[in-house]
Amino acid sequence: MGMSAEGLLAEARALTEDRLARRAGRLREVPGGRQGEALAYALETPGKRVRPALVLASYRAAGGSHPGIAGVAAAVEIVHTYSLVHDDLPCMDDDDQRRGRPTVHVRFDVPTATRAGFQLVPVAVQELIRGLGELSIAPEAGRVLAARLLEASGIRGMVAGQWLDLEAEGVSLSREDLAEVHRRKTGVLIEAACELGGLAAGAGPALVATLGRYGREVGIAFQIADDLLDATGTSEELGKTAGRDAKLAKATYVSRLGVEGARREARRHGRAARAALREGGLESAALGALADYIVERRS
Ligand code: GRG
Repeated sequence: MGMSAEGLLAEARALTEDRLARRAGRLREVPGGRQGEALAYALETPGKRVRPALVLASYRAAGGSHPGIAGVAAAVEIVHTYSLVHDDLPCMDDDDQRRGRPTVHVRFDVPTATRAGFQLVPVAVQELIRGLGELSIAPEAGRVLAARLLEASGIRGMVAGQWLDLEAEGVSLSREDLAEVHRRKTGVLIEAACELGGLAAGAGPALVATLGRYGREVGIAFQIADDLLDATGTSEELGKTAGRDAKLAKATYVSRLGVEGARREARRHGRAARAALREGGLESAALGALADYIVERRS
């Protein structure tokens, strides 16, 4: 039997934060100074660590059991962390609170935060390489993992999603376009997290595809839940400024379908995620529990 989503998140937090703290320690030495402090601040600010939990649960669902998977999980989390640092900049969503703390550019300054965001990308790749080494993954398989992570982070994934999202401010999107923005901005990295867990365990194409289908559904559900929380949660609960989407006139599931419609849609994707596991013959109580958590979460 699997564990609860909370148990898995706590485990993923412990495993990943150990790696993040080690990276932070090194960055305090090189580059050191204010820039090193900003990098360490970004890495050490507490997050839910949902993506590491998905890497871990997918890895285990595919039969993996080596602790080196934490390196892969941390790599995904570091890419996510960079995206938050840049997303909060004045030229993007311009926010001053994140994870219950001042954003990096508020705590330091805009140039320092901009540089820190960029510097986190190679740090993520270094963490991935380290994890692949610990897992004794063959170079060819490692190349596939690295390609997947970078593809998800780039112009086919997160960068494209953010770009579309910024362009869509004040614009009314069709339902298909809205789903595409959500999928790329948030979903693709989550989908990749699930696939990376499978690939790291040596899963074949069918199993990786099942994990990808599951990830695609929970990825969209995650962003719809984020929209819902932005509209219905408080800044205190969220650790970031609530009500930002309305203020920036963002196209979201809530602006399109209303709170109840968006909630129904998130739940529908949660059920589709469980169905993907079932149809792929993959039994994982942990992935099932994470899907439920992602839909119903309160922060
Ligand atoms: C160059 C156009 C361009 C973009 C750069 C900044 C960027 C890439 C992408 C932004 C992607 C982004 C911030 C998407 C939102 C994802 C999201 C729902 C974040 C919240 O994630 P949680 O709830 O946060 O997991 P914690 O704090 O728990 O980790």
